[in-house]
Amino acid sequence: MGVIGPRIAETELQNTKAVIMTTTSPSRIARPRSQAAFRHAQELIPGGVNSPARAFGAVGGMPVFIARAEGPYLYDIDGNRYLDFIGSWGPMILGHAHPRVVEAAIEAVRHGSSYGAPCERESELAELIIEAVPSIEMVRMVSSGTEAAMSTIRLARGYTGRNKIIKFAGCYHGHVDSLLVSAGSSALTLGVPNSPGVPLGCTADTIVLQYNDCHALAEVFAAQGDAIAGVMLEPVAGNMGLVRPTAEFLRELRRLTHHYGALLVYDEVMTGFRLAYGGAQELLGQTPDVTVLGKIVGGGYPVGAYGGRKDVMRKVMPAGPVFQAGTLSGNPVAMAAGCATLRELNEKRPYAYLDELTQQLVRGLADAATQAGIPHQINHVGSMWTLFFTDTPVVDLPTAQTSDTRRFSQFFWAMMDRGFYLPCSQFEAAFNCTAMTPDHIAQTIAAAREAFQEIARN
Ligand code: KE4
Repeated sequence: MGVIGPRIAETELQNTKAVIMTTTSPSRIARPRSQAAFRHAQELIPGGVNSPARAFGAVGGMPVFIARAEGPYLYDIDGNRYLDFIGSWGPMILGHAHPRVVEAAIEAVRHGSSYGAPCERESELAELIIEAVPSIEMVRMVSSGTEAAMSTIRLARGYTGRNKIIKFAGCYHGHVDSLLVSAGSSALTLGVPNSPGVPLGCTADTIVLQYNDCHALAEVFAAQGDAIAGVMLEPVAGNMGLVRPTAEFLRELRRLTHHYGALLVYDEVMTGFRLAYGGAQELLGQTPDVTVLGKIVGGGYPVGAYGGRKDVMRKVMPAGPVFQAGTLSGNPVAMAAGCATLRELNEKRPYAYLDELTQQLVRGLADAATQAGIPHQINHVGSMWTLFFTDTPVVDLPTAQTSDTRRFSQFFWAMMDRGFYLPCSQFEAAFNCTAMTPDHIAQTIAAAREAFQEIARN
């Protein structure tokens, strides 16, 4: 597989299964209050949502509007309860409204919400991150994963004096102009390869390869190694659905970036503090040069972060010349919630428990799908998993795209109507949380058994 330039990527992504936009709801349950709320929101907010992933564009029908969330549950404004396998797309590993996080945020907000001046809570969270992730010697807080990824691209270019960046098809790093090429997540689902508004100049220095393609990686470095500032990847990909890296891919990434003087950047916005307390890099035994964080690190509040080798991070202003700034960066309330979340995770180390829940779920789902004669692949790592509707092993974006997205949508709604909230796109990961019990998983499997039988008849 050769290098995919932006134009070829467009062709490839046009093959992405059509977005299923139905006017009649595929759900069997009327949710009048959510429907009214959605129609009202659509008059005020583009698409009625503040992030496209929430619009249910990939599964048809209308999104449900949430009234509140507690523990493993979401409650919609029509009075329905759902076991939540999205967890706000990853942050809510402790479940919703965890008492320790709630208390920390309330206590913090009583001391003011934002100072525009440094406070010790920022150093508190920085210290927790540095203690948790050995490759991070220094860290900068920002307000989103996108901001952290964008800043890291600039830092890699500023540190190396080079321009080229390698990313991988199906990996999503936020809506960074230069990385919105063959992006995963909602960009992929909505078939938006290079979003309108992103001039080719922004992506001209972006090289897109297939995930796990060691040959193409070596080819590109042999041809352009001294022009490559950095390689950014999800060390365990979640934004094309879950895809594991091969050991050879990880080895080659580290060897080639080291040999050619490019920075190896692990985007752990989704996997950080999720797959292990030290993130995917701890689980995989890897050491990147820079790590991008988000989601869990803010405990459900707006926090992103990027950190790594001191000699690299000292290039960031005002220590160094690479500019980056943010009004609400290091927000004291968000810092408090992040600290409470990380302390809870560090003290309880729930990772083996979360993995057991996933193993129980995967066994049950596989058995139920097989019983129903439904082709399926279930990729999982720790508390992240994805059910693909294909009999092709899913190892990269093209194989992920062999999944029958129509069947995925049918399964999504069959589970939704039984009270189980799955990712509203085939190309997302699902997340278990510590508030879930084996009983919750057994209930999920029982519902899936019915759902598989139901869709097998369609
Ligand atoms: P945010 O800017 O959304 O905080 O982070 C962007 C980002 C960066 N890197 C990775 C690996 C990510 O998964 C994300 C965001 N993930 C999506 C869902 N896959 C967030 C959901 C959404 O866009 O609403």
